[in-house]
Amino acid sequence: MAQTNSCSIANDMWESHNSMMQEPLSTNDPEVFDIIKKEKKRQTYGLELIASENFASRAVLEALGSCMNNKYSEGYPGQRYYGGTEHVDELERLCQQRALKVYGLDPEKWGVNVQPYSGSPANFAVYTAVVEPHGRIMGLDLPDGGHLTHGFMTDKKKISATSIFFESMPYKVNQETGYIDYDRLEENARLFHPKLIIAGVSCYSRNLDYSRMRKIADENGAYLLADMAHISGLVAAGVVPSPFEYCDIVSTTTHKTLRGCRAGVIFYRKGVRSVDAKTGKETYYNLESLINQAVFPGLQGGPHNHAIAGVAVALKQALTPEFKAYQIQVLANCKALAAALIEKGYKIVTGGSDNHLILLDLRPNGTDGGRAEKVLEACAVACNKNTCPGDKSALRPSGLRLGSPALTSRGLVEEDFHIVAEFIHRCIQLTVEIQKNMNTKATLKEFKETLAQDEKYQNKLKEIREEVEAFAAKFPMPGLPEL
Ligand code: DSN
Repeated sequence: MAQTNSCSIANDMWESHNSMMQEPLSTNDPEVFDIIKKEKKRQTYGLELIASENFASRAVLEALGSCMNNKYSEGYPGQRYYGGTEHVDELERLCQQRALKVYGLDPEKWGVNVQPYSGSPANFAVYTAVVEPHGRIMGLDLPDGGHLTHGFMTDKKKISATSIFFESMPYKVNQETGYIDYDRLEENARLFHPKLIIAGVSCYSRNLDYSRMRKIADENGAYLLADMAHISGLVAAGVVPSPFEYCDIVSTTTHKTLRGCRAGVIFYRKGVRSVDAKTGKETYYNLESLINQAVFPGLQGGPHNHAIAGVAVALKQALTPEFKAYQIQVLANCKALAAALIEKGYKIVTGGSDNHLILLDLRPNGTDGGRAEKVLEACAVACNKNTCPGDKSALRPSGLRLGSPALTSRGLVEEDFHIVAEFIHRCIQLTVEIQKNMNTKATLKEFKETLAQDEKYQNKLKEIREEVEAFAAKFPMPGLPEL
């Protein structure tokens, strides 16, 4: 449009600015566009087995890429520090209502905060809300399948801010069976007197015993937090036990099995916390104000309203029978993958899975997770190395964590997962072969160099990769059509 009014900028520059603001990504920034296209291609032609990843639907991504990105709205619905918030208020209230509905929660007994930017900020908000500085927290140790934010530290260093600003005593899995050692947790909790116990995992393939953890928490007057990030979609569909019956607080990310965009949510109890057996005196939860204040203004600024929009859409989808069918298939596919690998002679930690992931222990195969992960990656299969119970060093993890949620979103079923297992098997066989031909002391760096450069492996890698890509291409990719 022609510039007619007085303007500090030359007319042609201003016109050029205005047209820049209307350009699509492909013409405005071909460099970023091309990188995104390459990632889209990697996702489409690869096999995504990272247990925490998923493919968000087109509707979720449209909401995420919407004008909701533009709006600041510090505060909570009806109490904002900025004007123009009537629609984000409506959106945030809708998201809250859907979150409670998805998990069957009575709004008189449970509240929800949908503003956390993701799972780590959500967890830290919970800690700062209910645990005083240097107060005590017990979470599953990271090498045993816990999450960084559950208080990870090593002998030499406090790694997670949780272990820096709070006192962390981890609990462990039984190193033989791979199952959580609840007896030891109970014993240690009696000595440590935690203020908060975390029932949550990042790499653990079995259901948690929330009832037992509730008893341990009660014995110590501790809050019980479930970090259900990995399983929140499975819980929503009712296909694994729900933590809500037993926990005071439940945190989650929204992009794993729940299949939304990247964000975090915290649920907290309201009303009566306990009744004194002798006097009948009731004590009440005050979590609502503590948690809301911890999220904002304690730790965060303006909520990411575009993410809240994406989460709201995902939550609506989570209420459908199709979503339940998807989660049933996630479990079935994971079991099929475990069974196929066991049939090929592999060792699975705990012997199987109740959920969406398995942990493959490669020690009996004479290799480790780091090397296998690299060969799989070279063959377009994405997964991640992980420590196994009994690993001496977190620097050389023995296992591979494999999850079914993402590929199930593309429509794969049990028989497809048998084919996936065969690809994994061929990659591990190749890993072992490469390793055998190298010096036993060769480092992972040297292994990667050999993998990238040694001609005798290139044909084998190419052959598997081409088969993987042809197989993966048969399944539709959810999301935006182009990007
Ligand atoms: N990074 C996630 C996972 O892979 O489990 C947890 O935040």
